[in-house]
Amino acid sequence: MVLRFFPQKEKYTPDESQFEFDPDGNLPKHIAIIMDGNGRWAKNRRLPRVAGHKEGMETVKKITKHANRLGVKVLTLYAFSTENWKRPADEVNFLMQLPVDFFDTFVPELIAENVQVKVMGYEEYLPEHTQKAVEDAMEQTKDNDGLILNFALNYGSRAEIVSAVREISKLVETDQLAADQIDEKTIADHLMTGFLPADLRDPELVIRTSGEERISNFLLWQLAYSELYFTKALWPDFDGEHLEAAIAAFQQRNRRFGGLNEEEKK
Ligand code: V07
Repeated sequence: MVLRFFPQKEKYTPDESQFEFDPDGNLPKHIAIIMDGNGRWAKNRRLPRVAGHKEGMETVKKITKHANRLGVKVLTLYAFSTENWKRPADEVNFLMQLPVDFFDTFVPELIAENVQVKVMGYEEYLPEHTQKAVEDAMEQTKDNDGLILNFALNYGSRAEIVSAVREISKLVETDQLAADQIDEKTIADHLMTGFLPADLRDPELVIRTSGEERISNFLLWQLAYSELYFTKALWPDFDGEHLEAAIAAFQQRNRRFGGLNEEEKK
């Protein structure tokens, strides 16, 4: 009889690997990822949840380098949602330490790789040491003009829309803007992705790991036309091959419109 105290759970290989990734093909300029499955990865190994978050941060480093090498312009990563405060205090504290660890272990490499770090979200609610790590990472990489590594941290899309509406309302209230002048660009300018150049604000490809097929309050306005790619792979298991499989699926779907977007064909 074989006793397996640590049963090996299946590790998912890319789901759509039947499509070949074309390095010279149409590359999504902006990729956004919901990094899910860190807790499950840890549980499968009888490890505490935080071990999964730590491993997830290693995946962030690998995927950042891979995306940069491919020539992706913006990589937006959902690191911490406004809902995540409901988790146990120990776990939240650990998560708030991750930007510090990330900064300590990875910023020199980001500089060497010409990556620019950005953070979008309600930063003012983060602990001081987290805010400082985030500010330092942004400051020390601000002159880089390679990949923009954009962390959504204490971010929620409905809250972002509320903030934008308030900002625009204040302009109307103070006669700096007429209500009739408000258009899609006005709104896009006031969302948290407003710091990005207009052609890079909306992700062309959104990836969610770990098998959940929901958007969970992430970039609601910005993903109006995005391709959505769901994979069962847990975030700590996600690697360059998975990323290329997701891009290959994007390239395959885009080819079906003969080089035109669905919208452009109408
Ligand atoms: C976090 C690791 C990735 C998996 C998902 C949750 C855990 C990197 C950062 C980070 C954020 C801002 C910054 C530098 C690094 C991070 C949190 C969680 C809260 F400027 N990974 N990571 N922040 N995880």
